[in-house]
Amino acid sequence: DGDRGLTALLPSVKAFIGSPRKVLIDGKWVSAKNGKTFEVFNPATGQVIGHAAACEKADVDDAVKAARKAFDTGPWTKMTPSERGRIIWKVGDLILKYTEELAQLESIDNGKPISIARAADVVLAADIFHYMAGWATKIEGNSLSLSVPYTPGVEYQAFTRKEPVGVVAQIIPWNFPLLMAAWKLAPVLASGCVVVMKLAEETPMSGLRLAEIMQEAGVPDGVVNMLTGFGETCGAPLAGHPNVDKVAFTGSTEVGKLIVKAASNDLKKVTLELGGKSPNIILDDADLDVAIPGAAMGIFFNHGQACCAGSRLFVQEKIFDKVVQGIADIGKKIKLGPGLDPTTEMGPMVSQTQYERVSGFLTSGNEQGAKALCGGKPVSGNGYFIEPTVLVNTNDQMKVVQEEIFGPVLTAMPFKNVDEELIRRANDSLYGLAGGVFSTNISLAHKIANRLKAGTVWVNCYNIFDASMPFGGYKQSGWGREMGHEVLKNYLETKSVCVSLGGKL
Ligand code: TXE
Repeated sequence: DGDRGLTALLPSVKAFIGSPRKVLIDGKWVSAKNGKTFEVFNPATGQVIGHAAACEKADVDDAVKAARKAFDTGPWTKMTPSERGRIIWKVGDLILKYTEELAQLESIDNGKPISIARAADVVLAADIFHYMAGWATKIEGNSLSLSVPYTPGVEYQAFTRKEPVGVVAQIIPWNFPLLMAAWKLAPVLASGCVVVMKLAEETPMSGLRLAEIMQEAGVPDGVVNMLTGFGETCGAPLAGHPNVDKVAFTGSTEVGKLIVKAASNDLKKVTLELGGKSPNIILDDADLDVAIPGAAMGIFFNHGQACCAGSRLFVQEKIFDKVVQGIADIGKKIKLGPGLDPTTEMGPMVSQTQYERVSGFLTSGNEQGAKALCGGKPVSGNGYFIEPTVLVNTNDQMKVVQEEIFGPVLTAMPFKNVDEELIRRANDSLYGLAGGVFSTNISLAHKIANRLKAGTVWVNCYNIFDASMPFGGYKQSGWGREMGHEVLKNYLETKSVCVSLGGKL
């Protein structure tokens, strides 16, 4: 590819994708028991770049068994928190050491620009391990003061312990393959749990490399088991496995509901990070040099394949034309191309399915009377490219305004006054993942932030993530939070211990 100016693949990356990838069970790399593999595609060309193991129930059984053994017998669960913390820290260091390799795998597998993979995905993945390494030694219960009415005179020493929930099943999507794995694995390790993870079938490469890195960092056998396979044949048996204590899922709201059903058999604990249709509100006092690029980044980042994308834009009437034209001008200039081209600003959709899905939304918008100020069409030819699109003449009832598109498609609507009606419209969604407000009136911006039914609200910025900042959804956007110390709740049980000290001193 050198003659096309594409970043040349490292020999280690060529070797990694050059042979069929195995999966990690109990510290060993093995093929799927049925011997089956599936093809992995480069979405910029539609060409096959490698093969991964198509695991099914038998492999899930083996992986869960290995995890259960690791949890019950140690050494992981018998290590001191400090020892565990140092291993977790090392995972972060090694991710940074292998930045180029991971960024290349991410770019060729998912399609994202290599510059973004280096600067965002890899760095943030390392950071959550570094952040969580510190929490391993800071998991604490409370000391309690009892006043038991029916045992007068008896003193008690009571306290809570935080204990790891046990064997965790984690299922992740393809939009940030490495980062989603990191967000999920780091708190599992900090809490002292063990895990079986299933990677997305569209993008298995970087997660498999991460599993190797975790071995290199000293994560003991069986603590992290990494599977590849399809949703119904690998994900479903994992989510419903009787020996799994907890399921954590990131993906579509539709599959989130299936996960809840699968886990309900034996009432496993479940946390979910699902879809979104987030409102982004620009008031007429906003600094437009901040708001216009901010709103553009809010929708175009990661090609719109972000669950928190600011996809419903509300702009105050007076500045509506100027703002939407400004975003459209940015959209028109975005350079589409393969992720490995260093000049690429936006890559393709992750798969043909997603390309067709987003194309279908563009057709629907067009049929229902929306007008594209920029883009509006899929790009013909090789690869799964969609033009960055800004739709106006939209209304709250349109399919493109109500449903998650998961592509670079913004729907923009004007509003007159900052009032209850604006808040009602902004909250008029079955989702509640995120939202944005752009204004120089800080009091008003805070009031709006307080009233949005969303797990994250960005003010005068968008898509800012940090390991310390919890992320997750209200309503059908999910259950529980990722990141921050909040995420540890997902993986810890609280035990009350009550010791009778008897009566009288
Ligand atoms: O998601 P799925 P898809 C949304 C987005 C996108 C749509 C469809 O709107 O257009 O979902 O994407 C596994 N039991 N999001 O179909 O199917 C699957 O193998 C257990 C938002 O790719 O939810 C993969 O590992 N697991 C989202 C994972 O679920 C099952 C990110 C996600 O795939 C399963 C992705 C089953 N029955 C899509 N079926 C976000 N919140 O960021 C599938 N899977």
